[in-house]
Amino acid sequence: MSAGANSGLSVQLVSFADDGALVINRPALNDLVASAPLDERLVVVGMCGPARTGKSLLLSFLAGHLTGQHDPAFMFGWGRQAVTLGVWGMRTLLPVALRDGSKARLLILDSQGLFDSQLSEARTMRIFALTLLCSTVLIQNLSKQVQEDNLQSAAMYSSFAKLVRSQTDAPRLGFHTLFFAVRDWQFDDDDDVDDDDAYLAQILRPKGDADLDGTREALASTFDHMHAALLCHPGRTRSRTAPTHYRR
Ligand SMILES: Nc1nc2c(ncn2[C@@H]2O[C@H](COP(=O)(O)OP(=O)(O)O)[C@@H](O)[C@H]2O)c(=O)[nH]1
Ligand SMILES: [Mg+2]
Repeated sequence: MSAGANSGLSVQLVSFADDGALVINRPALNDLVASAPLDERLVVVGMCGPARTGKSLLLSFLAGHLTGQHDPAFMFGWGRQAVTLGVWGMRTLLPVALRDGSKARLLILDSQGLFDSQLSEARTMRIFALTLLCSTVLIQNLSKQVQEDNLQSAAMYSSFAKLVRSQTDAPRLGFHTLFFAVRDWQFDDDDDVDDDDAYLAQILRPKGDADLDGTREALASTFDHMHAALLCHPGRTRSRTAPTHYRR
């Protein structure tokens, strides 16, 4: 299957109306909800981050790993144009086992790139807040290293999501785990970085500066857990073919 083609394994759950309002695909969402066993937990993994940074490819890899399917679950492309619009979800909930051995169902959500040239600041905030509030684990995709602006934007959008949540009757929605997926990781001269979470802990350590520490405190008080995964570039050939070849 070529990049940009829809394999049918995922469905658009949220789109934008012309006036910028979010339009929810209720029939598809109802089908997903109806298929969730009542005695199993539902885990939602959502993805967000800048446009054209391999979000859909990574999620397709994750879905392929869990289902054994070779067709990419989420449309991805190698041109400049964004391929993912709004929010897409897998058509089916995937059976998974949690660390404590209990059975759960996994929903994977892919979202349009933040700051892509088609999304205004207001639309970017809405996509981020919606994905965050729906996710048990929100993956923040970024390139090369976690930088201050990545932390600042995560903190800023999260505070908007908190405001949205305060207007719902679901006070426990979202903010469980923020997971930084660092793509094209290329530093191998730092012994502390053997453990990906140790790398993140270094970044999140207080710096003795009110601004920098304010951002860190905002994130720490917002999310129950924060983790990181440092991922190598998949290789030019590999990123142009079926997403089954990540090294880490
Ligand atoms: N640099 C880099 N590019 C990647 C990676 N994974 C995928 N790509 C490329 O990034 C481009 C956009 O992929 P896509 O998954 O559609 O990105 P999205 O817009 O963030 O969903 C394609 O050219 C991919 O081959 C990666 O880990 N690093
Ligand atoms: Mg995409």
